[in-house]
Amino acid sequence: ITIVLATANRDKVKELRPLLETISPLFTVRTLHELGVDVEIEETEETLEGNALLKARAIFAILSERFPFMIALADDTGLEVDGLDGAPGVYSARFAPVPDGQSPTYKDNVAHLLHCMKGIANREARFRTVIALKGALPSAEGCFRFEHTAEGVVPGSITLEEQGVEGFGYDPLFLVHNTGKTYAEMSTTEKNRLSHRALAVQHAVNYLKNILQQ
Ligand code: ITT
Repeated sequence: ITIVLATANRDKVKELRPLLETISPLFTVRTLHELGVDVEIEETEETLEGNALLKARAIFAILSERFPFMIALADDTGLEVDGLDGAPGVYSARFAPVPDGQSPTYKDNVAHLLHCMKGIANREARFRTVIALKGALPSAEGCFRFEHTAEGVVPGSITLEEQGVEGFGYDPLFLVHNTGKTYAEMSTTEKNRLSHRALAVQHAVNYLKNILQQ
């Protein structure tokens, strides 16, 4: 049974693949790139859950003929900063202002966040990931179809400057509570032990294990 990672973001794939590969020998993890699928899915929803479901459904629709039994897994992630009333949140990928038709780079977004935080005392923040699953699995009746979402949240704070070079996105600015480190000061293995994405995947995997037992 194929689990397709419904993301165009290679940095997410780098974390998701090892998190998922341990679930069960029944599953094979595939990326859109490996399957030759090149689609741009516009994130039109106003919540992480809405956008995660939108991505999982779109990829499931494209691939379900090719793979009668498969699971599309999408990840929508946001950084919520209390001093910015929860921004950038669902708009984390599109935070820094750039000319029409362009997308900001990680560097643009990091610089913009530091700029917005100038003079703000409350630097508390959290990373939130919603994983959406849409799948079809073999069952006694022939086919069991399902949709499910799972969430992972990690509290932290926004540093005064970039710290560390690992990871991606806002990692150099996110100091994880009780670790004394930003995500960018952790290896992928270390980040995968405690991250927002790892927690969400853990919940999603528990759901899959449960339905596999039925
Ligand atoms: P897909 O929609 O194709 O999965 P994306 O990059 O557009 O890729 P999101 O809409 O979830 O994904 O955008 C979230 C943004 O938040 C992402 O572009 C990064 O800048 C940032 N981000 C996501 N996960 C992160 C993490 O673990 N650490 C740091 N920044 C992260």
